[in-house]
Amino acid sequence: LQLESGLRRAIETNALRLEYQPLVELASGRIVGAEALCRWDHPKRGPVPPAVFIPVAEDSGLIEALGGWVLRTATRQLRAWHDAGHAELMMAVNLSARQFQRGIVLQQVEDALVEADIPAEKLELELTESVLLHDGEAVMAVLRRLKALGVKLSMDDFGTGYSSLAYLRRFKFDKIKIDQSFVRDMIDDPDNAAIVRGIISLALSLGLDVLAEGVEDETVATRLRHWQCTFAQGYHFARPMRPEAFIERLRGG
Ligand code: G
Ligand code: G
Ligand code: MN
Ligand code: NA
Repeated sequence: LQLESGLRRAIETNALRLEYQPLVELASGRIVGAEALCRWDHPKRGPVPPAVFIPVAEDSGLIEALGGWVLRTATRQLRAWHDAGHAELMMAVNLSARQFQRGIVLQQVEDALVEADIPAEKLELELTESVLLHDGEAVMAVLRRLKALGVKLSMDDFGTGYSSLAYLRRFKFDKIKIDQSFVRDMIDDPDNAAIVRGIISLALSLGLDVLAEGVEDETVATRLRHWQCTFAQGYHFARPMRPEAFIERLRGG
């Protein structure tokens, strides 16, 4: 409860911030965009991880305000990068299932795009499979309208949930993000290697982009390139960064 009132105050006083983790095209090594990751530096407790405060936000209803703030902040940041000469970059934002329940997310996405003057196809929404389990028709309607706006949809943490292949097609997802639990030790674990390779192959044959999360070394990156994986993300390339560090990195620093 204390955490909840602290979080409410943090949202109201603009005390949350975003970090940005580069998304890399494997073949070229180029940064193609960023995933926005929410951070909360609590005045007394220090940094509170999103794995702790996102569930608090979801259970308290604060996730709608938080989600709106994340969308506005991330699209504004993308506008700044575009203005700095990096107009090819895209931004990925995480959405949790709760944000779909009242459908407010649709208006929030539209407003953020208009305010920041960002082409819809440069915004990607990362959804987990859990989104698709919650009340069917309402969620589906919102997803269809988001697609109609032109934003991209990616399936986050793929392989850990119910992984409905039917949904991938029905909602015209654009990208699969392979969960880092499979990627991290795919060199030592043949089962994980087979899963990663299988998901890449599945994505490519469905005409979807595919990104491997949690790439921590060059051995893994090389293997993924060999398997024609399109994109990657992970500490091997870059950690989530503050905006100042991200723009340095874009400049080649
Ligand atoms: O950055 P980190 O690995 O600590 O993130 C942990 C989890 O928190 C990830 O699963 C990520 O999807 C989630 N998360 C981070 N930022 C946001 C956000 O802005 N909105 C939502 N819904 N989830 C987020
Ligand atoms: O659930 P989601 O995929 O949105 O969460 C992304 C999370 O993974 C972020 O919290 C980010 O900090 C973390 N992350 C990103 N790259 C790596 C990595 O290479 N290794 C590990 N262990 N975590 C990573
Ligand atoms: Mn994500
Ligand atoms: Na993930």
